[in-house]
Amino acid sequence: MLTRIDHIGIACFDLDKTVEFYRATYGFEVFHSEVNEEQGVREAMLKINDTGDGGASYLQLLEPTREDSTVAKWLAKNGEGVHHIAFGTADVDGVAADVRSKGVRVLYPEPRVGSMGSRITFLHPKDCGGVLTELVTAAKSDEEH
Ligand code: MC0
Repeated sequence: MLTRIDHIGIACFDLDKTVEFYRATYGFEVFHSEVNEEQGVREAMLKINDTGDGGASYLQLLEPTREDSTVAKWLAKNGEGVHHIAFGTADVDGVAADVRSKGVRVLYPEPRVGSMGSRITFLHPKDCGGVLTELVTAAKSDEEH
């Protein structure tokens, strides 16, 4: 079961500048930041609110760390903007299997490591009306519920 918008991923060329825009314009502070080498991104998570399932909703600001990363490729083609949406679930494996059985391409055979130790997978945007869609099980909070 999907229980929340876990995050909206926003691709940018300059992470520090984009973080400052969200701070100065809306007052959002960085909750967590990290580099995910496998995904080729440097990211900042801005927490918007806690959610009823024990998780939370974030904006995820993404800057590519290498030219061959998916986000660098996307930025070169589209410029800055919303890159993907992510739904939260306590059971990323189960939801991925269910979605796959409905004919949607799940991009990873097994979930990989995402922000803050989460387990993530992606659904192909061409099977989701042009929206790159991510499924996330948070490291701790979801599993407690
Ligand atoms: C590509 N396409 C997209 C898209 N990226 N459409 C909507 N939103 C996106 N973000 C479209 C292209 O425009 C193209 O359509 C078609 O998909 C094929 O794209 P491509 O540029 O030729 O690239 P591919 O096929 O090599 O790769 C696309 C694919 C890839 C979605 C498979 O980007 C991927 O594996 N993404 C999942 C991983 C990811 O994005 N990681 C970064 C965030 P046309 O019509 O032109 O053919 S990491 C993250 O978010 C982690 C850290 C976390 O949340 O914890």
